[in-house]
Amino acid sequence: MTDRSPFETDMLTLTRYVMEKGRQAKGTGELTQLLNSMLTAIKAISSAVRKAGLAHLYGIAGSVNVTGDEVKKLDVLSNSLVINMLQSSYSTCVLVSEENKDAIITAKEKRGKYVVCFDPLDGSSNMTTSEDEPSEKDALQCGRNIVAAGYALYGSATLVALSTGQGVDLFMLDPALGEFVLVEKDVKIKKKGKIYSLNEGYAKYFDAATTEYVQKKKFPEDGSAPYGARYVGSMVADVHRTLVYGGIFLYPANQKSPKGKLRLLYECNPVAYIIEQAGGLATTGTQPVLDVKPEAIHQRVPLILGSPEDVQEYLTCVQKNQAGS
Ligand code: P6P
Repeated sequence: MTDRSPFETDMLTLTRYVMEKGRQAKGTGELTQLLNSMLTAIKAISSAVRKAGLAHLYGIAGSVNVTGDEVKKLDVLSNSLVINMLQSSYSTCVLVSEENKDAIITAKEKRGKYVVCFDPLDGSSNMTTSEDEPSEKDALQCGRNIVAAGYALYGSATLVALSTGQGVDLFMLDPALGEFVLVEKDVKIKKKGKIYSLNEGYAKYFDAATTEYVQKKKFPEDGSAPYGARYVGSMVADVHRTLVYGGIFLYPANQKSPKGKLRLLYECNPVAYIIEQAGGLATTGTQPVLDVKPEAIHQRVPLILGSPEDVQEYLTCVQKNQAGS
């Protein structure tokens, strides 16, 4: 029995997609270089993640990063890969990484125009910069200035979600090709979902709005079915499930984390950009995430995102409790 499945001869690889977007943008080609270099880093990280056990890459690297998380060996390796690939793309001037306390200024001879903020194993985003000598302050732009953002998800396969401002596209790494291939184009989030996602271990510390909202999901007053609860504890995995299946992901401020836990520049902004591009909402509870004017490169903000009707219902609880306070 011969294999009758036709061999794809014109698949839209991510490399091809990026070149097409670059041509449409009639740009200098720097964004194309940048994104392709980031993809090389993601492929290398994917390979490392799969070999982690064999290469003794699991475990602690013996230091802590700016968020106070113990740095794992994979974080160190991923951070070096992303920094080296980005700086050799001749398209960056300032890099902000969760693993580096200070911004990294690209050497003059390798400098380009983009500021890139990334968590080496989470989201990434690019913003253009001013014409002056680049510095950390060039990264302190609100998310509305983002020109491209995305995330990589290292699961049974390696997936990339990417937006350059015309919707969200999903790509899967084909190990046989060593290329990311388009698997879903212009993904749109459901208007309303049936899943809520947050760490209920902090229920004791929730504010009144979050407590009320979670109660409404568990015991709907309109007789509808309760929502399902899902929480992976890895933001990219929880956000990706929300994008694909709908619903709401929350990492709100609480008494233990008064500003929330997640970092604005390289965690909240990229996923907020992706969710808005897919027709969803992403808020801090008081304003859209992408409107926040950053004051520091490792600044934290509360993050509530997902299907527009679900996020809107949460905001109603916020407004009601503010009115009542
Ligand atoms: P908690 C992972 O450590 C992370 O930074 C995010 O990816 C994730 O959403 C969050 O922290 C989980 O935090 O407090 O629920 O363990």
